Amino acid sequence: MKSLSFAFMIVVLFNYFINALADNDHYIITIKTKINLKDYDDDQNVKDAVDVFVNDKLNDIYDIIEENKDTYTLENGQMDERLEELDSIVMNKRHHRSTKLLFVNQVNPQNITAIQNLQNLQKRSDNSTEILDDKIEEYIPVESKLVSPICPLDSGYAVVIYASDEVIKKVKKLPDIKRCNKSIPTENDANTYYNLDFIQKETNWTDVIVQDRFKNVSRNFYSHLSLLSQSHFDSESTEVYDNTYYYPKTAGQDIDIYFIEESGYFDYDEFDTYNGSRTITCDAISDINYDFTELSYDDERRVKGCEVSNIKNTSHGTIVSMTAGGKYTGAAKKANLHIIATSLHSFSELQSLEYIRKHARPNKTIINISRTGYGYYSEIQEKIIELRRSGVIIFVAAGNNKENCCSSMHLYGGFDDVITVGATEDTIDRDISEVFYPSVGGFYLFEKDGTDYFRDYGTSYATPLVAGVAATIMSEHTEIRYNYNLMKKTLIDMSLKDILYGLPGETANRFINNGKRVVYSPNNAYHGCGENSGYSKCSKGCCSKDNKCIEFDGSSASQYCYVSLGCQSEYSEFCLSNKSTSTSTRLVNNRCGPGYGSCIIKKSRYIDGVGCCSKDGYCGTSSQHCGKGCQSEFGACYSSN
Ligand SMILES: *[C@@H]1O[C@H](CO)[C@@H](O)[C@H](O)[C@H]1NC(C)=O
Ligand SMILES: *[C@@H]1O[C@H](CO)[C@@H](O)[C@H](O)[C@H]1NC(C)=O
Ligand SMILES: *[C@@H]1O[C@H](CO)[C@@H](O)[C@H](O)[C@H]1NC(C)=O
Ligand SMILES: *[C@@H]1O[C@H](CO)[C@@H](O)[C@H](O)[C@H]1NC(C)=O
Ligand SMILES: *[C@@H]1O[C@H](CO)[C@@H](O)[C@H](O)[C@H]1NC(C)=O
Ligand SMILES: *[C@@H]1O[C@H](CO)[C@@H](O)[C@H](O)[C@H]1NC(C)=O
Ligand SMILES: *[C@@H]1O[C@H](CO)[C@@H](O)[C@H](O)[C@H]1NC(C)=O
Ligand SMILES: *[C@@H]1O[C@H](CO)[C@@H](O)[C@H](O)[C@H]1NC(C)=O
Ligand SMILES: *[C@@H]1O[C@H](CO)[C@@H](O)[C@H](O)[C@H]1NC(C)=O
Ligand SMILES: CC(=O)N[C@H]1CO[C@H](CO)[C@@H](O)[C@@H]1O
Repeated sequence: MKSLSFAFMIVVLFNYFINALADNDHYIITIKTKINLKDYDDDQNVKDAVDVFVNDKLNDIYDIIEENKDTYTLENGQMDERLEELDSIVMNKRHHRSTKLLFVNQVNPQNITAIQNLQNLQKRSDNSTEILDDKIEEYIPVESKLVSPICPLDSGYAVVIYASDEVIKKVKKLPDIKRCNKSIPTENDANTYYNLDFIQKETNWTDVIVQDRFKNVSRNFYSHLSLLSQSHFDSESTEVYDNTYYYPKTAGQDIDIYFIEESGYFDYDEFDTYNGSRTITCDAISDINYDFTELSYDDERRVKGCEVSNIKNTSHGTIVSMTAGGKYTGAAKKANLHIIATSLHSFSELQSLEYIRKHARPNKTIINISRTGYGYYSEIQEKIIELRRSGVIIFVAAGNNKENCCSSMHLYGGFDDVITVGATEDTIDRDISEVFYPSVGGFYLFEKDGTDYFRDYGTSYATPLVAGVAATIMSEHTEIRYNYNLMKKTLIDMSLKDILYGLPGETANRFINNGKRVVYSPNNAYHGCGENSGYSKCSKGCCSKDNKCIEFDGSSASQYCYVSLGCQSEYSEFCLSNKSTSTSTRLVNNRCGPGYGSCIIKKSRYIDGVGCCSKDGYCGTSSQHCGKGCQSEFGACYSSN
């Protein structure tokens, strides 16, 4: 009995595994034909013979597809639509025994009569005694979306098939399959300036998704998303801003984001549930007069949206939830979104937090409270601590008043156990290199009729963006149980440090980043090095801490080529390491060493350049000076790193 249930478990997991990984793709396959294909165009007999041979192979492949159609099941459990033709075509074939499918080639049409004759001829020669009984082999022409012949090549005949992982494995084992490649879509834009393999290595994401339909860089629409997935843009390094959002395929899947808002309306494309593979609901209403209503599953408002009475701002909750999880403008496009329509009274907020505490899944739940005000409520603070203890992560807005929100009198930025989010300048229609001022700006967009977008701004919208990034981190790492402390640490570790300017003294200078840091240039123009410049390497000289290439002149290099001052050796021709103890700055005939001094050149009060002291006592920056035998007491040397 025990071993039986164990076996059952394994089967379930195994099936789940296959289904979860089902990735159906187009493959280009070259079939070896044995017949010389040079005469394909000129010799009708050659063409007919090849067409018969290739078509037979495609029939074999089609049988494999039909036998393994279950392996095409999509992530959401549904059947891949491309397989719909199987029902009609295969049924038709079964009704007519002794028939074959003829996969029509629309570029090089087959001659049905000719190949039918040919096929029968082959049959007869195979078995001459049965000629009379044998029915004529019949062909049913089909235009299939699963297999199709393409064209002869020098090396064989190319066909395309639509295969699941399982099917392609089996097809590869068929005889006469010479090559098999996945057909990877190319870009409309002739140059694909980003490198998906590289991004995958940098981020460790299961799969990288690129949202590049808003590539029009003359208007920085949607730049709020692209800002999440790259390091600091610097026009001197990459010329043109990359207005593309790169995110992990899991995109917040199976993570719940709760919104404490006055309302939320889901009648927009943005709130696509992808055929029910995520939930977008209004769960409850905490109204004035202490009314608290959990919306039942048959309540229309649950799926269409809801609001409190005496609503003050009708669009706020919709934009906030869209910014976190909208299909187009959201950071976590697959997250579950839950609105708790909550009046602006603190008692309502307490009610809503309690409702979330009772319903939240630990370590899978994020709350965004985009509300600010003044005052302190121990009750709410205690409830927040309770939520934190149960593994719920709470994001709140810093507020739009340009003031320190860390005091406990600030709702809710000053509270303990919340992650507080500020905002930067407006980024739309602006040169992105200028937007890193801290301010309440930073426009977000709101879809109206699916065509136009409203603009709105403030820390209200920065907060759900960060909550969305947190959701993508959680969905990518289901093996990690994120709680408040771990998420805060993770976001801070991943953030871009010190790229904002104009911040008052104690304000933390950290900019949200989702793990993809490399900055790409849509123009393929790279002037700097490292992270801010497509991880380019300096062809000459060193890569400084701020990602600039610094060339050496013959005798000296910038101090920024020192490892200790941040020289990035992986992007440099070399970096220098200094152990020089000599303070002498006098250089006589470029000599250095005992009796002469060091190669550190002081042109003013500040160090202007450094050189290496060669084995035989000369200053310079060539490998003869800085490499083997270099005297580290009298200058810099190549870092061994
Ligand atoms: C197709 O093949 C038949 C038999 O070989 C031939 O009579 C006919 O002309 C061919 N048709 C075309 C369009 O080539
Ligand atoms: C030829 O016909 C015989 C008798 O019907 C049958 O047993 C045999 O399998 C056939 N051979 C081929 C190659 O079809
Ligand atoms: C196709 O497959 C061959 C090996 O079978 C490989 O060398 C080649 O790079 C592949 N082409 C593409 C575009 O992946
Ligand atoms: C990615 O995964 C590799 C191997 O597990 C690990 O060494 C590396 O540190 C990871 N990188 C990031 C950015 O998490
Ligand atoms: C980019 O947007 C501007 C302003 O809407 C428009 O005039 C321009 O044609 C667009 N460029 C491209 C390449 O789509
Ligand atoms: C949802 O189902 C419809 C109809 O079957 C289909 O057209 C659409 O592509 C599906 N969407 C997703 C995201 O699976
Ligand atoms: C709603 O709130 C947003 C952001 O706080 C504000 O810009 C907008 O004007 C408000 N709309 C109304 C109708 O009050
Ligand atoms: C998230 O919190 C911010 C700041 O408190 C607020 O402006 C925004 O509306 C909140 N969003 C949700 C979905 O609660
Ligand atoms: C290396 O030299 C730089 C520039 O003079 C100096 O700031 C730094 O402290 C030195 N580092 C070491 C380890 O001596
Ligand atoms: C249900 C669950 O997995 N809870 C975990 C949430 O995260 C905390 C801290 O990492 C764990 O202690 C809980 O067990």
